[in-house]
Amino acid sequence: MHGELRPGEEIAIRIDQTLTQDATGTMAYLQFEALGLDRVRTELSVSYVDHNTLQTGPENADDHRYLQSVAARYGIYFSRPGNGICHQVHLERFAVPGKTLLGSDSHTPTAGGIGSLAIGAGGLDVAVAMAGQPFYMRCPSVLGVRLSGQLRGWASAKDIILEILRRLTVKGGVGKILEYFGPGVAGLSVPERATITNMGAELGATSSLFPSDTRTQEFMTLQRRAEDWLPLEPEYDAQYEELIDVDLDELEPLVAAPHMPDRVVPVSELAGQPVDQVCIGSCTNSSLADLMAVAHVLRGRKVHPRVSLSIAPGSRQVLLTAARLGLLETFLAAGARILEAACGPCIGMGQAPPSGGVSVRSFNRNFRGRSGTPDAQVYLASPAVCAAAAVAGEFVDMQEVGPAPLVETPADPVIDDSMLISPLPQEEAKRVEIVRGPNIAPLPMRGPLEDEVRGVVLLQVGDNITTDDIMPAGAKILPLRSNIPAIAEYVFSGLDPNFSQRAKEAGGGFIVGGENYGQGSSREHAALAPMYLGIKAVFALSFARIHQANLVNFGILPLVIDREVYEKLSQGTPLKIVSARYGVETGEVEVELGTTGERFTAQVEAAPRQREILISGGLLNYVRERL
Ligand code: MIC
Ligand code: SF4
Repeated sequence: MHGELRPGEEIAIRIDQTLTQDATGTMAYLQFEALGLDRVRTELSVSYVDHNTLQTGPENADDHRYLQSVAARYGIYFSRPGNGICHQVHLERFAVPGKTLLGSDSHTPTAGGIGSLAIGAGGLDVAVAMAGQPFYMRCPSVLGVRLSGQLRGWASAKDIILEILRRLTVKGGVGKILEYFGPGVAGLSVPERATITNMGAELGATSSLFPSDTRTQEFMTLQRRAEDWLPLEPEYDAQYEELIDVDLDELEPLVAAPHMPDRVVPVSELAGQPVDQVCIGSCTNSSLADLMAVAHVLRGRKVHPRVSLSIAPGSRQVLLTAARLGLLETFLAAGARILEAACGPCIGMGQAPPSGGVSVRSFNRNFRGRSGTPDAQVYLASPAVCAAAAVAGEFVDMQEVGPAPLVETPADPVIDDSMLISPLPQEEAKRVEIVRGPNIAPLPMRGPLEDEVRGVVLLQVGDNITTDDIMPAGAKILPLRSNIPAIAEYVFSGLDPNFSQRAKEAGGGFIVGGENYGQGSSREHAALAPMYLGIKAVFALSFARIHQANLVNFGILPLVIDREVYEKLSQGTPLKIVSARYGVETGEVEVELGTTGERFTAQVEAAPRQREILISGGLLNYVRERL
């Protein structure tokens, strides 16, 4: 590690493991290729295919082929489509307590459930980590979460994290790592812990971490990886910058209402409200234990005739084990639609709800439009609450569902790694030819920062804008992830269908945002595509961590303004950043309003090294200058 372990200071940490998924992976590997190495320099790197599995044209399948050949060429494990969601498979097969993991997906901290320090980042940061370079970030502060008591009745791990979201909000974790400890921890299995660390991403947290204890050992033993286990716990006199207490005895089943994961209410308050669709799965809640809870509710019952229920197991291991235990039969008998082990509906890859429909999902994000239906109302809840709603056709007070299942001893999973392709020996790997389909377009680059940056405000948006708002996903747009000119057509398309056209006509310009700009996904396309459209700076009240890093990596200035300045700006306002290079160097730029000539200052939200990157016009330029 470099730097001083003081919150806010820039530090660099060694990365032991990396993971990528297909929707961010194609860019990450194009960038890794550009670094010109012969093989990855990590202990372990895995390339998963789990997002773009709906193959409505050749694009996704072409990307899969590219990814498989890159993995073979550079010494990377390849998890084939159908093998499962990256976070679930990584937890089962690879994550190790005490190892660092960097992943090009915001839910990478799922592995914190096993005691791995796991962080989500943009693809370029992951590419650089695969090259053996350290990962730079601002040192987070540590928020201690003391768990006491034990879950009762239908309360579940999902309700623990929903309760924390209710208290801290979607920006409450920015710049923080949540460390879980206390007497309530021992009652939670690794998959339950992983549900909690997974949704730490919805708090904006850098990561979330559980200790590695006998429950961890039990999980790793079942995974036939007992030799990788090691005990880890917080120092007994650990001091936390902040501390919260959650009493598990008091929790009841909760639901996040549309359209933010922090709009949390007890499900009992919604009882009786009709539901049209239920989706169970995603990296948050698709473990075997989750499916067992669902089967407990569905056994001997039928899905309500108005409701479409889909179930996507988190991994092939979960699916195989569910089949062996007879859970699939229960699901089919109840009338559920079984999907492949992949992200699926969570990222709008199929199963978009009907117009104006109410969808209840065991997922982690319910941002407006993310489901693929702009006016759908999406709620987030535990798998059991989802299953009960599917049967009743409405939200149900869980007290009416009967007794919750007893905590069973975890089932012995069916372990079959045949869809996980191991790295080739170096000599053989060197001979592998990389397959590039027509969907793989060259990477656009930006030149060094100009000294005078001019343009107009192309769009002004409010607080908590997500990367789904900036660069939507879904079955139509996701296949363009390796084609920046094509995907750039859709920047902000959900909020303003003319944005891309206007940006191109103006030759680029600026965006103005509110608090927590860029929360949510790690997709660097939310920076890359705006960069391609000529966006030079984003003025916002505050930024989400991963998006801020992605903006820097692609040479877009993240500039912090106050409310007063925010109010002065609007769409069409011409702006000039005066002496931008000097300003970025010093950390503060001066900006002139073209309308009145009035000036204001904006803080450059970037650590000293990031400011150098901005001056170079992005991380690739910066690294190349130094090679
Ligand atoms: C998501 O949940 O939004 C995604 C799709 O997994 C993203 C990554 C991406 O946009 O490819 C994430 O969370 O980082
Ligand atoms: Fe996939 Fe959804 Fe998890 Fe993102 S949040 S990795 S889309 S399952």
